[in-house]
Amino acid sequence: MPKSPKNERKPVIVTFKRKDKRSTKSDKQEILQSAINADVNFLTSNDFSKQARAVGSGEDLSMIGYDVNRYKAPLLMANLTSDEIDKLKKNSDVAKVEADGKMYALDGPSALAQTTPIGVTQVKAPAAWPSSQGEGIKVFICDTGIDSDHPDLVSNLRDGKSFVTNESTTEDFHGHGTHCAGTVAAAMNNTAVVGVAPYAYLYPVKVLAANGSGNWSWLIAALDWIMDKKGARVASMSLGGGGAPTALGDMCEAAYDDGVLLVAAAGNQGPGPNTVGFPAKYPHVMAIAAVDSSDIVAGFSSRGPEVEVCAPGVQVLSTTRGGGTGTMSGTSMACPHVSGVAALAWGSHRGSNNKQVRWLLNTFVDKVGDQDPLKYGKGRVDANTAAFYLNNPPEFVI
Ligand SMILES: [Ca+2]
Repeated sequence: MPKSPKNERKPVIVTFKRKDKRSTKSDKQEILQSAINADVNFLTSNDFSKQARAVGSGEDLSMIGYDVNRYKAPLLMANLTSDEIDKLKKNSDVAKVEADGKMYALDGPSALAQTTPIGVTQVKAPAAWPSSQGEGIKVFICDTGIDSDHPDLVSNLRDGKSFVTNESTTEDFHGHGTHCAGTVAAAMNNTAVVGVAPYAYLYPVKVLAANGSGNWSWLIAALDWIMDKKGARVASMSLGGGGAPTALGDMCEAAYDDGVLLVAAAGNQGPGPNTVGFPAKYPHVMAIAAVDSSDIVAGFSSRGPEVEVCAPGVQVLSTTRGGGTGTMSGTSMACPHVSGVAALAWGSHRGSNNKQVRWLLNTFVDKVGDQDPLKYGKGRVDANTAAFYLNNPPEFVI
């Protein structure tokens, strides 16, 4: 491996100390400017996919980073040289500087009029529909985008955002995101399939590129953007990886405290023990395991104490890129079932917060398989009881 030149810029995630804990009371821009000895300007989420991570495409310092600290997590992403990184690390107002890294879509692909997919029935969504169909609940599909022309998705689709470099649209060039979106909210329209919450709103949040991978920093920026959207919000994250930056954990905590329900695929690293990946592993994120149509845990489903609940993730029928339907397997497919059930539960408990909805999802489950919590968590989600209007929720305590 050739040694990388000293002035080569690398993507990093900088976490600052809280402003009230800083020795100088400087703001992030001032701290960064002092470390790199140049003027910097932070980009907004509108510019993010076009410019912010343009590593090697010019040295314009005005494009150096994206400030995600409009809320509680004091961090930002930037492209910096090793000298600049060293200076920042020595700054007493900086908590840490971490390398940005990769996360992946968690699927394993495998094709089939309106059919109710087995998994939708399995989580008892049709039984819950008389009380709630998730009307207008905002579900953010953090994934490869969503096919905006799909006849079964178009009615529920709302404007999203891309955080992927050089993919400025939220169109799905991979297929994974379109499949996950259909499981949450394919329309009740006598064509194709129907999702768990057929009147929930779907927001494509592109954090995975056409090849199915993405940078952690893209997800951090996406969560920050989601926090701007008011009203009941579910972030459905059918993605993951190992060794996530702690900055992602900080942002998940901030989003959760802001009222976003965070749902993530546990991972496809099973059946070995302690194989739950990030972001599912964080306490503020629901880690979702996958079961088959007989409610038996899938061999690939990651195991560990972080597993919270399970849902169908084997041979799941949903919408595919290009307008059709087809099956896919993975904890990626289990995750949107839970996001859909969350939308149903929220739809019938509209005054509830994310912690109350999480309590509903954890409490109203069906015990399945051998009930081993490391494989199944509390059990397989049950939309019918979770969305029952008399089942008033207290808050979920971590
Ligand atoms: Ca349909």
